[in-house]
Amino acid sequence: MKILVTGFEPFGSDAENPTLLAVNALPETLAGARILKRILPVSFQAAQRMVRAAVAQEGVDAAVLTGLAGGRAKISLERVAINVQDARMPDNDGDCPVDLPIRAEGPAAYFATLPLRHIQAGLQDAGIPVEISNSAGTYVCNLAMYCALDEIALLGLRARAGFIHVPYLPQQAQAHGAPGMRLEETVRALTTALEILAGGGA
Ligand code: PCA
Repeated sequence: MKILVTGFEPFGSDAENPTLLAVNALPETLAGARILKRILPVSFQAAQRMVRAAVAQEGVDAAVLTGLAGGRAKISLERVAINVQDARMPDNDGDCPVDLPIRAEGPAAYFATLPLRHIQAGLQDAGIPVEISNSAGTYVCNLAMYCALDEIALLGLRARAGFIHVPYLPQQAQAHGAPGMRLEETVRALTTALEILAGGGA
């Protein structure tokens, strides 16, 4: 089994992105699955290209994309990605799309195809705060999730895909007066989710 795992570069006013650090900290193999790591730019255009290319070319069985959701207190398992790009601030290329579709002919939305309830239960058992979220936003994270699921659908692949949002790092949380999560905890959350996926929890 081969699992694509992505994190994002820093963006906005934050010099760090916990998902870049967490993805880089993951082992190369987990529960017998090969982990293929990619760090995505926070760019509507470049992230779209990279996610679609990775899904189309790498022959992965699953894609677990991750990003920062500053302000959230728990690991968020995203249920749905919607066909819209609506930026609240420019991306790292200076692009700021408003009310644009991701793919004009694409479906309005895709549901995650990861075993969300299994992952939720596994994280709860591990004592990690977790929730199922019904919005991945309308920024680059939602776009990345949509593109992974869209590419899988367009190519008729069997791969599963979904998105996990994580809270701020503790130092970011302090600066923003928002909830945070230690990096070790975020790494443990991703590791647990990937083990469940590799173990075939359906
Ligand atoms: N979070 C942003 C984009 C990159 C990231 O880590 C988002 O939630 O869209």
